[in-house]
Amino acid sequence: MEQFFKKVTNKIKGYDSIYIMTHKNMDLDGFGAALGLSNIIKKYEKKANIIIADDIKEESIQKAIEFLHSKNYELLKASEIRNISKESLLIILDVHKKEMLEVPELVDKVKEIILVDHHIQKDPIVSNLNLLEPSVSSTVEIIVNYLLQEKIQIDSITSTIMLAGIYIDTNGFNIKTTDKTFEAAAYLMKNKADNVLKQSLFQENKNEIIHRKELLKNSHKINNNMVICTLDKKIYKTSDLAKIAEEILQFENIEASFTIGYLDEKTVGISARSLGKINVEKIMNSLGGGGHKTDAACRIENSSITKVKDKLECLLR
Ligand SMILES: [Mn+2]
Repeated sequence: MEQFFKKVTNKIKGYDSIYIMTHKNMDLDGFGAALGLSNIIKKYEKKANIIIADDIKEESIQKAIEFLHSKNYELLKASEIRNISKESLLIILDVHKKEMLEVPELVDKVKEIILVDHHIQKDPIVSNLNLLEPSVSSTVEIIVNYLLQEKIQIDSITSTIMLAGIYIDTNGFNIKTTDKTFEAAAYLMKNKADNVLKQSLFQENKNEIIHRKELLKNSHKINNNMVICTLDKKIYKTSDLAKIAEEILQFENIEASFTIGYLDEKTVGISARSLGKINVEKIMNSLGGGGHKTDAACRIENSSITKVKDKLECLLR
């Protein structure tokens, strides 16, 4: 990583116009990594524009932005991007596929692209420099290593959001977590990450939590160590499916979980989670999706929950 970071620093030094972008439905890992990277870019007296969605739906991100109100970050709404100089550098974090980006067309408007991601590689965007490291827990963990190499201290709120990013990507320091992950967390704690504030980022509306618990009832065991949960016919966010799949992993003797629900009228999504023995990425791959060994997903157009459930059961048996 050391050599890679040196090369990134050289690129940063060569540009006055720098953009940071992550995936659609930005999460705390993508946002935390973007904030950390901004601090490095600022060290070289450059402005770092972090691209955010026009309307952010994810509550934890809304709260994080609120907490940051007095901090000097350049958050740029997607619709406010105008007149991109051809002499721009785009750094893409926590994603490597064009169609998953917040503003995919930006890829064609900049001079150079750097990719930093921890997802298993599949058709990455053509870039000038990349670090695609699926063995690392989170993009934040990578950026913490960069901050350490650059000997930069960050503020307490930024540390908190970055810690929350690792927390969410490791399902609470349980999955994909190594000694290096804890070392990254230690750096963030030394920089005064606040665990109480971190937990408040995850607080949710009471009714939503109760509703999710209700949905859990409609789950059944398969192969003795897996659970499939099918939702009702309402439309859910991918993050709802993911949260339910994560909760199922707390059932005793369960190795993997799958939540199936409608993402829109015609699209059915599956969110899959595993404790590590079962490779859910492979399973989601065969349905056209992807992700990690322990956390993967897919979306199937023009189908129904029942059809998708039957197909998945066929695959698992
Ligand atoms: Mn991530």
